[in-house]
Amino acid sequence: MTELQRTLVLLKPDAVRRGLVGAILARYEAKGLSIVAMGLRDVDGEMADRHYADHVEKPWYPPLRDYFTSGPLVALVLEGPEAVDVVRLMNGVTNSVVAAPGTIRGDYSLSNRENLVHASDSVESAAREVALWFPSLA
Ligand code: FUP
Repeated sequence: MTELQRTLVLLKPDAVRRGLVGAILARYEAKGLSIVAMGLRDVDGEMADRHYADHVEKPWYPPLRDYFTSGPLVALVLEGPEAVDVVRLMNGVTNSVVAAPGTIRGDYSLSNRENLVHASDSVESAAREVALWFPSLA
């Protein structure tokens, strides 16, 4: 049985700067996922810290925070069968250098930090992240 799920997706500032928003959204739509909510956001450091609460103590967090707040990003909620795993598979692994061809990171990025997209890593994370970015959906 597949479960209908929602997941929080971010098209991070490099995706907006590089003009890849349309290309990335087209992949999710072509797969059959539904856009439940979407908006262009300016993100400050406080929001970055809340989103990446599990990472704020990591040595690589300060440059990640600078990148995450370096320009507008597109936040959206996608819905579909097993949407959490489906979107993670479409995005590819964190380090774009080794992300599989055919994935978003594998096709469009060569960076371990500027890797274009974020997606919730579990149903529990999705609930927390959807509530953070789209409180009206919680
Ligand atoms: P992911 O779930 O694939 O987005 O990856 P993580 O939650 O592990 O990491 C969040 C973000 O931190 C990644 F998208 C990129 C960044 N990161 C680094 O900058 N350096 C690292 O060594 C690992 C992750």
